Amino acid sequence: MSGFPQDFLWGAASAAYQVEGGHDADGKGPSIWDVFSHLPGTTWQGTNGDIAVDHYHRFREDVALMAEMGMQSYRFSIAWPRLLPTGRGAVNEAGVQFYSDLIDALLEHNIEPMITLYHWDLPQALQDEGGWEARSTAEAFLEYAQLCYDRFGSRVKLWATFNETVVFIGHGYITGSHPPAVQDPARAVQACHHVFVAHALAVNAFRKSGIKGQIGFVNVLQPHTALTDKPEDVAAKDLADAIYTHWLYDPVLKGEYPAQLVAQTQALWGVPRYAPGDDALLKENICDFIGLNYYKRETVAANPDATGLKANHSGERNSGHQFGFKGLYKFVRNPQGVYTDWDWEIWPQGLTDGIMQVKARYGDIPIYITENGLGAKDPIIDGEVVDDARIDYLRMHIDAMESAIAQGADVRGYYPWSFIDLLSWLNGYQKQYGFVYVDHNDNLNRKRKKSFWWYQKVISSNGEQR
Ligand code: BGP
Repeated sequence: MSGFPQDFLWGAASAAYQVEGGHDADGKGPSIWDVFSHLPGTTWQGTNGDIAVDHYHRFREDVALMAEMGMQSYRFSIAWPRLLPTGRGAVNEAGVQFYSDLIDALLEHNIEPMITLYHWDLPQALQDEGGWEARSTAEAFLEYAQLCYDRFGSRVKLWATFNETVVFIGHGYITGSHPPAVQDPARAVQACHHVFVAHALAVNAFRKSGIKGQIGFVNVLQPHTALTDKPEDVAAKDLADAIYTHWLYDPVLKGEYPAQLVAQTQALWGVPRYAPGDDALLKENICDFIGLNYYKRETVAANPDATGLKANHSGERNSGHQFGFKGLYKFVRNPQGVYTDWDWEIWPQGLTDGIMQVKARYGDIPIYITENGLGAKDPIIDGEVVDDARIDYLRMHIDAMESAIAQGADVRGYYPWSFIDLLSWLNGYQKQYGFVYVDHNDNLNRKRKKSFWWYQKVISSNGEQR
């Protein structure tokens, strides 16, 4: 017997911009990623999601592959501008139809849909009005969420409002490597506040909608380790915990900000600015579950030197992955660490530790592992994609998840990233994550990888055969 409950959901995940393509098909409006990825120098070799892997036109074939692999749940996101081309107002019925058909196809194969409402592709029209820095975007999000509940709520039980605030706010407003490419921490804090407001408004509407399901939030799970036990490195690590975990989890799981951190940002920059009623709004609308996306831990050190980001988007080992705020902390390479070609540390124990840290701080909250996976350039041997490294990675992380369950964590499902090879935002199509390979030289043909057959066995044995 494996340590997974009988009703555990074995799934896989994706996101609209990374798989769909059809960027202007059938009335879809432009998103900030459609615009940003076309600006020179923003993405790896100018790659974009205009066509992606054409899931928009091939979803039936893709769902058939999911069913063949035995997937019990599929986490995907809805492209807001496909439903509401300018973010609010007139509905694009062709866009609604696409997701409606996708959901029906999944249900026909007994695959439970899990919808992410926001996986970063904000309608450009809303960005033009201020994006997440404008409170009106939170109100538009409520309208969009309500539309999704109305059209899909009778068929979909699992909902998440946002994916990874730390990434779209952190990169969007601090490092500037995602749209809207701002570099200003004070603006980041305020934009982030509006995301929490949008989340709370959408949770409130969900509860009133009568949908028989659950709504949650998806965060990066990023455990930190101090580089040394010197007090300055330990203090840097504690600060990283406060920013990357408490700041982003407390408002959706406790309904309040961590008091000390908020006092600091308010003293420094006067943010976040609250509107009357925000406190109660957050407090009354905490999540039913938390989704955790786990890839790596970060090793943290004191940073007297410089603010800056060094990023590896090429897949050339040792070419990057450092980030730091002068005077606060920096992420550094762990001397003992095992790293991927993109310089992400492989540290399965971090999944157990991170889950247990979430449980310790937030109690018995239901947990879904909503992403976990290995980005790699997969070897092709005699025409077969032999992705043994991915199998090893996933196996070690399933072990780690099982160990957290054995220690009492309420983990209900596992969604490797990703079902299919797809666009990596800043790293193009060369950073592969899928169980299914896509041949970009041959009509985007799909091909099952070695990991496809492996995961099929994992699922059919409820995790026992791995
Ligand atoms: C997460 C995102 C995903 C996905 C994944 C892998 O942060 O939610 O959309 O892209 O990371 O990241 P990358 O594509 O940068 O390797």
